[in-house]
Amino acid sequence: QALAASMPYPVNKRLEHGLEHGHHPSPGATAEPASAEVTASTLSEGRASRKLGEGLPSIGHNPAVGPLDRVRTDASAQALTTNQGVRVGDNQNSLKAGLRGPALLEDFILREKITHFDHERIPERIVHARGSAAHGYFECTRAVPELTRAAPFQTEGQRTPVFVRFSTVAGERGSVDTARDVRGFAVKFYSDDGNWDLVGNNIPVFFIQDAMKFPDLVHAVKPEPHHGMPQAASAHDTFWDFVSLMPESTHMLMWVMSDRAIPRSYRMMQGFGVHTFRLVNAEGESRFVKFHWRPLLGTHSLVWDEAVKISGADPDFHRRDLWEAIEAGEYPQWELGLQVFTEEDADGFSFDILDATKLVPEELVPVVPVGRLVLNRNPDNFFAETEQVAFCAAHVIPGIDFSNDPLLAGRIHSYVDTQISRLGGPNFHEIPINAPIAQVHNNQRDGMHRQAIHRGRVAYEPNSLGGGCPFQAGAQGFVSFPQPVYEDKVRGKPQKFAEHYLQATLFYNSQTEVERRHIAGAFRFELSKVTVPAIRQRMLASLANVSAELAEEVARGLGMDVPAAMPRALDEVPDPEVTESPALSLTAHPGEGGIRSRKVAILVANGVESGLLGSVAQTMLDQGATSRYVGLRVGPIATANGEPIDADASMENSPSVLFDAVVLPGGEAAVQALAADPHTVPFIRDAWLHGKTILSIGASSTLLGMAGVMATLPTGEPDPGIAQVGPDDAAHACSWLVNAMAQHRHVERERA
Ligand code: HDE
Repeated sequence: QALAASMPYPVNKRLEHGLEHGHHPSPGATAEPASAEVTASTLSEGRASRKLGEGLPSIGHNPAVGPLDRVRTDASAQALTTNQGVRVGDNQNSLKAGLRGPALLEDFILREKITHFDHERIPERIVHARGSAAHGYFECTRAVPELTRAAPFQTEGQRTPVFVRFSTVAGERGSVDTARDVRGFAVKFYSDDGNWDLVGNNIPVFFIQDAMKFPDLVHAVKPEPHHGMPQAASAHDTFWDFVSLMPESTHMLMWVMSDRAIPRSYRMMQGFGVHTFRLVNAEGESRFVKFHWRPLLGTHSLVWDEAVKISGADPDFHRRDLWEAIEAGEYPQWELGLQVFTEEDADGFSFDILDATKLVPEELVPVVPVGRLVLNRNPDNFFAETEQVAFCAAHVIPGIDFSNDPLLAGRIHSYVDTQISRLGGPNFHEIPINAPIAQVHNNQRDGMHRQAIHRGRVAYEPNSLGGGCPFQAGAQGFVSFPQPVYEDKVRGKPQKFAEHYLQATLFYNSQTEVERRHIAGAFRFELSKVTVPAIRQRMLASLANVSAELAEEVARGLGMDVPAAMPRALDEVPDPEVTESPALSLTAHPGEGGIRSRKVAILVANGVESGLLGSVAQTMLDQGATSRYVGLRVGPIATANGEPIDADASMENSPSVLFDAVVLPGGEAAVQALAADPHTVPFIRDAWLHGKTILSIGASSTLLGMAGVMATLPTGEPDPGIAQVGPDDAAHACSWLVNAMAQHRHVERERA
């Protein structure tokens, strides 16, 4: 079998056609494998656990992997079988009456295989269909039992296994990763007290205030129903029609039109619980809380032109990035911070903490770090884990409770409900990726796909025949915080919900000049795709309430005048506590510096001088970054020094949008070959336009000229992201490259 796997063609293919023995099954599937030397499966526990990182949970004791073992399958050294465990003699041919005769109905092997295949797909998530996930753990770095009795926060150093899924919202399951969109950031904690799902986004606010509007919002942003377009995009009439009629969405629109909506990587974005939740301690005391995830690599984004081009060059850009980083041992990490405040604090705020279109500025309530999240293991199987994972806003544990946010209330209902149709019944909690580590005992029974085999005749409570078990846990169990409620039943909103613009203005005013320009550019792009002029007009009228500068900039881009501002719902606007919040700018979160896991393209062609390139490649390796030789084609390259190198990518299959920096090589012949190739100019020009670091060695400076790269900024200063060095200047070149790349992007290059 081992031999067969290494052959470039199927052994004994002839036998499939019955040429030699007529009716005999093909030998590839006849008996036990020839080789007894079957190496450990790549899926085995040992291999998977080694990526857990240091400390607890130790190998063999990681509860997140342990329970999954019973369902892991490993086909090495095994014969192919049917689903009934019957060994299959021939997996190539259906059963026929004679070699040229009709297929037979009795072929249960063919029918089972085809039937199963026919049902391989399950409905995709109605929103957040496109996603990628990883296993890891949450480590408590500061115990806060005084705030909450929630299991993950009780002891410093304690680790709770997690499964985290990132996603876009609007696109379908196969859509591109780099669409302009909100990103989901859903964390399932497999805690000792049951599963807690913190189902958040990478943006701390939301479009709407009440769950009643969610189906409308989603219908508006999804492809338009008559023709099914556009895919994974909000730049169309129905979305802007809806949001321009919903002024409460204005704050969220600022975020979605900002660089936050085109992250460089899932590993480089913040996460937020969005709603106000409650923490409850063992004494039953409660405080409000907002959850914040902060990436250690910093928050970084793409630029729009780059995001669009990546969509074509690598639609799986974020999925690949997450997968490769974890495979390489570059485990992404986030710090979990809490904003904690009391009911009295909340009453005094100028905004309502139950309104999901508002955030609590960090200047008002600081974010206190309490733990870190580490993702250190890729899923074994995309469908079994990433697709079947069922997050649910209703999954809370003792110590975590809800606020009265009306958007949250709708979510508490929606997630369980949607899983029932998506995952085919009420037993989705038994699917291994969803099953808690904590034991499950109750009297719920039966239903589609039930896995548990309940023993005995007692499935009710109270009972005496079962000794009263399973028994109620009383105060040890989940006890809802007894918030007093004395009100009339109404459909309506509190007055503070009617203020729609102050925090939109706060967000806009807290951005850098470049970020503001990007916001205006995004509005211009999206609204230019809107075909109904009245919708553009209405949106401009809304923006006029946010910022005159922004409204004018967008109007200019659309060839329109700024209309009169949209009438506000609230006549008397409260005084905001905070009018500028630096934390809202991406630049406030540069990360820990360094260039770990960044990617450099080193252009090569025959005749290239390889000496300095080797130093660059080695420096990247030392810094935890990766470099790739990108040629006119893949394959061996003859260098000027005679030392052969291999181009493992080509400019055609890997344009510069897939890299963080570009190195142009020395060597006359190589530079001439590059100059003659039509891919070279767009490759370099895009890297420059997208603000990337460019190192040019020796003769390659002519390529910069060809690509129209300007070595000075609009201010006349030299561009800090471009360096031209001699072929012998290795030490300087390498240290310059590392420092320039650590800036992430040279945005000062952008022309207004
Ligand atoms: Fe969701 N949302 N949502 N949502 N949501 C779903 O659940 C819903 C909202 C979020 O990786 C669905 O399993 C309603 C806010 C994430 O599997 C569904 C409302 C936030 C994910 C659903 C909201 C989110 C979902 C679709 C308004 C940020 C992906 C499939 C009342 C705090 C989870 C599914 C994953 C998924 C309903 C609004 C985050 C239909 C009704 C606000 C990250 O149940």
